[in-house]
Amino acid sequence: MWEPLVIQKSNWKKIDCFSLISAEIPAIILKQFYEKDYCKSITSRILGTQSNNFQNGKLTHIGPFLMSYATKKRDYFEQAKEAQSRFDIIFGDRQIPTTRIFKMLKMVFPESETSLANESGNDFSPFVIRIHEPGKSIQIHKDNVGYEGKEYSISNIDNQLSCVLHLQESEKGGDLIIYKRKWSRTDEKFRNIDFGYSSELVDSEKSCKISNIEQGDLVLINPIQYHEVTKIQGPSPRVTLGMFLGFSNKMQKIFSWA
Ligand SMILES: O=C(O)CCC(=O)C(=O)O
Ligand SMILES: [Fe+2]
Repeated sequence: MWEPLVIQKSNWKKIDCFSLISAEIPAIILKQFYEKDYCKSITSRILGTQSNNFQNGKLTHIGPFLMSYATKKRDYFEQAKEAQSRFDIIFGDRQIPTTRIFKMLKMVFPESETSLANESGNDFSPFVIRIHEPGKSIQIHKDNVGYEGKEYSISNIDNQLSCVLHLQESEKGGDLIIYKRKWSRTDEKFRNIDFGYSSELVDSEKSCKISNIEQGDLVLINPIQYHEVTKIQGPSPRVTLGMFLGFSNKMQKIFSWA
C-alpha cells in the first residue's frame, strides 16, 4: 500500500514531511485547507483575469513558472514583478494563500524560518495559478530546481516539495497520479521534446492515483517522484495555485517560489 496521508482540518501537527521526502508516502492531503467560499470567490476572479499560455496553449497560467525560464533569469524576475500586480487584483482584500501555508509550516517546523525566495534583491514569483481547460492534461514529469534551475540561487537547496491548493475541481478527470520512481539523470534520454517524459519510465512502477481531491484541499507531493495529471473531462476547468517549498540547512530555512 502506497497511500497519501490525509490530514483533517487544523490537525496540522500530524503533517509528516519527512515521509514525503523519503517517498514512504506519495502525498499529504490537507483537507479543507481553505473554505469553499473563499475558493469560489478567488476562482471567479481568476477566470475573469487575462492569463498567459504555457506548453503551446495547452495550459493557461497566471504568473511565471521558473522551469520555463531556466536560462532566462532576467525575464523571470521581470515577469515575477508583473505578475504581482495581477495577484494583487485577484486577491484584493482576501488572504494570500502563502499566509496560511507559512502559518502551517511554522506549526510543522517551529524552529525554521520561512520566506519567499529572493535573489540579489529580486523576489521570486510566489505561486503560479493554473487553469486546466477541459481536454487538457499534464504529462508525466518531475520538478527539480537543483537540476533545472541551476542558474538560480535556490538550486542548492537540500529538498524540494510541491504544494498545490485546489481552487476548483473539474467534474471528471484531472486526477493526480504519483509514481514511486524518483527521477535520475540517466532518465533524461526519455525526455519529450516539449515537456515531460515517456511513460515507459513508469509503466511498471508502483503508483498512487488521487481522485478524491476537493475544492479547498492542499496537496503536498515530493516532485522529484514522477507525477502527472490526467485529462480534464468535465465541463469546468480545474484551477489550482501551486508553489514549491525548498528546505536547506537541516530544515532551518524554508523558501517558497514558483
Ligand atoms: O496537481 C497539479 O495541478 C500539479 C501537480 C504537479 O505537477 C506538481 O504539484 O508539481
Ligand atoms: Fe509537477
